[in-house]
Amino acid sequence: MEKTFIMVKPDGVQRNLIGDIVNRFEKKGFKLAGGKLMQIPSSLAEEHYGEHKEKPFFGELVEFITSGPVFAMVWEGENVIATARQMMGKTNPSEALPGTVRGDFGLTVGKNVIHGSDSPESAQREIGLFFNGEELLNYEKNDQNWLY
Ligand code: RTP
Ligand code: MG
Repeated sequence: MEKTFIMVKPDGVQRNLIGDIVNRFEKKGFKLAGGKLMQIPSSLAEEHYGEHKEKPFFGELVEFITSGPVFAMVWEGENVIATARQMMGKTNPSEALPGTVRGDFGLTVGKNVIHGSDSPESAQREIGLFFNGEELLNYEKNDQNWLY
């Protein structure tokens, strides 16, 4: 089954949004494969956001994402990568629709509450950066028969 990497950013943790965000993914029907509260070291932040290294906002982005604890997760399910991006809303919260995480909780592009992998390649790369094999659980869940 497809997996994606989702992270509540430091602003989301400080603003008590972990529970709401987890709730949305649970209710949608996705299955939690792993999760942890962690403080991202600069080296990991720079690698995670490596595609933006040349952008003018790279320094700020790394500073922000390492500024406090994040809640890192792996969610599993059919089309979870693309569906999670829909549930997050557009990068800039001013363009994100109501009903999305960023549309409901964000105001500015720099503090937009949540991260989610943008492709199967990113998902595989990011899951590998943040989690090791033993941290991801494979288990039976009863609701799955009613979802698929
Ligand atoms: P993310 O990687 O955090 O899930 O966000 P995303 O895919 O929607 O957006 P991306 O283009 O990958 O940008 C990564 C993060 O960089 C910050 N950003 N700032 N100041 C700016 O113009 C600007 N543009 C992007 C945002 O916090 C964005 O989430
Ligand atoms: Mg991105």
